[in-house]
Amino acid sequence: MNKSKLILPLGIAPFVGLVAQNQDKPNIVLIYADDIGYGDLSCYGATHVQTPNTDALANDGIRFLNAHSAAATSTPSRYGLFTGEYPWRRKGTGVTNGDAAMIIKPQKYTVAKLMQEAGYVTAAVGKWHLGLGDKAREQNWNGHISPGPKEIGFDYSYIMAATGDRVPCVYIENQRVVNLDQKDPIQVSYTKNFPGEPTGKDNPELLTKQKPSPNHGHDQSIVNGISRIGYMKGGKSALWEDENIADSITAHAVRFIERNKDKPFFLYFGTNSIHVPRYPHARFVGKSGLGLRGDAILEFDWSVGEVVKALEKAGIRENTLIIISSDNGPVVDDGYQDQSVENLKNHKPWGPFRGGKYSTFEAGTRVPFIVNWHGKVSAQKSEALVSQVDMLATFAELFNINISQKENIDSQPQLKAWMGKDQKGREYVIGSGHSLSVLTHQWKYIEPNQGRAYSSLTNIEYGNNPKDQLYNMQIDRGEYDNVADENPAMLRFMKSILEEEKAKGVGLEL
Ligand code: NG6
Ligand code: CA
Repeated sequence: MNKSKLILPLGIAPFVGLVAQNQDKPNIVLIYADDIGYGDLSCYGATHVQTPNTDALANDGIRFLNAHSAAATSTPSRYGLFTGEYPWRRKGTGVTNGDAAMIIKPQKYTVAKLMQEAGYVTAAVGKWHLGLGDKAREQNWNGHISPGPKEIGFDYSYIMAATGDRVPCVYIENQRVVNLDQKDPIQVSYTKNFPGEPTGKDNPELLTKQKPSPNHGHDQSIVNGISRIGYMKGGKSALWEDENIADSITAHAVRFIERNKDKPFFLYFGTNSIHVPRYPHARFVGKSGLGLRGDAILEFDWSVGEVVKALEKAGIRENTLIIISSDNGPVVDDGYQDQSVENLKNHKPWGPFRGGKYSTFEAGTRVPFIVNWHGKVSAQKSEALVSQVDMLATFAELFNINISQKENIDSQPQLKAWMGKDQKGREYVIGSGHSLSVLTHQWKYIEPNQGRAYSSLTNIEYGNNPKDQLYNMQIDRGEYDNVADENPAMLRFMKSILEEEKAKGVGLEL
């Protein structure tokens, strides 16, 4: 390890002073929503649903208008968030099942390890979705599951292995399934059912809480009246109840804050709201007027409020840097008949952008990104181009830790932008939905792709086109007018950026 070798690049000198004044290092809380789109929060223009707790942080912090997740789905975005490396450089970083091996290998440097190096206590609470164990399908669900969060820098963990719609439907605390009765061991498979176990496909009469949408899958094991992706057996006493997931993970996030209020901590809090199956707690149901998807947004905002309250109660609100973002853009029907399409009204989860989750168009990866450091950053909207892969280098900059020897080639120090002192941020960011894209402040280029242009299941345009696509984002942020033919020089330039990036590595082994 390169132990805190002090570097003082000229550009950050004022912030070094700022940090030094602040004797105690700020606590860092990263609230990472699941599938919340650019237009889903009232501080980003939503009018049909109100998110007062999130808005309060936005109104007292920096609201980024051009911030990007590393990919348009969860696993690769989380990979990029924690490692500082674009996920498309590595094979096997696509959406993982609940029995996948851990995709961030223990030898990889991560944001959590950086925090530990800076003297922080670290925790991962909530959605994980990065695989567990060193071999797929061979995790010891009934014992200690390793490697896991600990091996990549989290001192404490209370996680869901994959997604709300994937087995195993249990909480895992410090790499052991919570409340497991050893006489009722858990078995997991993504290939075949366990004899005698009901499935959504064969036993629709048991689907008391939510039914899958036609042709979306999600019709395998039934847990709590909801069928899932994958099969599981056993572990009855450990199964989660969907309506309590937000309560459970929020309570564990709060408890971590309470227990560690006297030392600097880093809390990664990955919410399950608003991913499918959307089954928010009864106290939110019917409250948004937008159906279960909107109600889940209220549930997310409630979790944000509880975290802030816990910080206030512990007397550390002032000295805590809070970041709120999302792993990918929005989807309305993602596999369950939760009536979200019927209840959408005029709400636009994607904001002014085209596409959604899974898409190479902007709505796939342009997500809310709020940085709040009360008293340290002044409230503003920022046009700076920033990416979640910048987390690693930006915290390294904040702590003066030299990470130049680490494999973080994509992470860029953006402390100035995060502090509201720079409205430019990156020169460009590479996006990955179905294809790779390059976004600069003015232009967006999308590589040719032979895949389907549109998914009728999710009603999302993927951004696939067999031809080069070039959009002038200054006048066409909705990406409707492909001007590649009219701008050959710009097209060549944008393609050359992508070629240069690919030359640094693509499709490498994990
Ligand atoms: C898709 C699932 C979707 C969701 C997604 C992962 C189907 C048809 N759809 O494959 O429901 O689980 O994976 O979402 O299986 S994410 O936000 O965790 O990336
Ligand atoms: Ca997601």
